[in-house]
Amino acid sequence: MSKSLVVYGDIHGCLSEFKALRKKVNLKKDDIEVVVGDILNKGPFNLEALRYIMKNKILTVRGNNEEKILKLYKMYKEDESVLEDIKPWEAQILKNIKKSEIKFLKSLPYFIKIKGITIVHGGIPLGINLKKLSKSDKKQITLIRFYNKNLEPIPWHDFEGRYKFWSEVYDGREGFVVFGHHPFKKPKVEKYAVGIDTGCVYGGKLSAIKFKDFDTKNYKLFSLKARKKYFS
Ligand SMILES: [Mn+2]
Repeated sequence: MSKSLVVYGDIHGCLSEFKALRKKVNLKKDDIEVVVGDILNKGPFNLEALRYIMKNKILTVRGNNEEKILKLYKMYKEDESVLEDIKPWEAQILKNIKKSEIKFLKSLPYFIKIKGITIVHGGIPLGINLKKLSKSDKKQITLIRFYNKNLEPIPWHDFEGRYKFWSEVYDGREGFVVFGHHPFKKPKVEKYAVGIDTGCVYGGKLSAIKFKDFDTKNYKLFSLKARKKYFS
């Protein structure tokens, strides 16, 4: 029996679209499903999306929004007045999230490697060894987007400094990478990587990639339109 690996892009609380996309990819019983992280925040059903993923035992890597919620939760537990200084939807998450859900978020890995396929939230910066990640490596993995001319990662808001997107210079040394984090109009397809965040929460699409028998040369892309623009 052949088995497929299905990887989904950034959900950001777009639970209806996620459920619809799961139907569209035509899952078989033994298929493995993974989400690239950023399952919650900014969207219409943040905690519901998290609960759905936990209930259905869908694998997830850690996104920068999971990191953010964990960081805010820690501050909130020390001083509840932090609720006044943060975004209302983040306050909503902090007030309603359960201990077991925080525990789940804390347990999320920075990457998942299955056969030759590596799933991360942001990407794999040059010089990083997944077997030996420092604290700053972990941060980079969830956040990387563009390099400057010296091939150093730059902050997302440094539009002037943008030279190349990380996946354009990635050589495949940590496997074929599926990543999210940076919303593209359509999936960004490279030789050794595919970016599948197509900005659902921003009114774009929710995308998935399905590998037959974990074969990196044999995959299919799926996209589904957002019902509306939830965030800008
Ligand atoms: Mn992200």
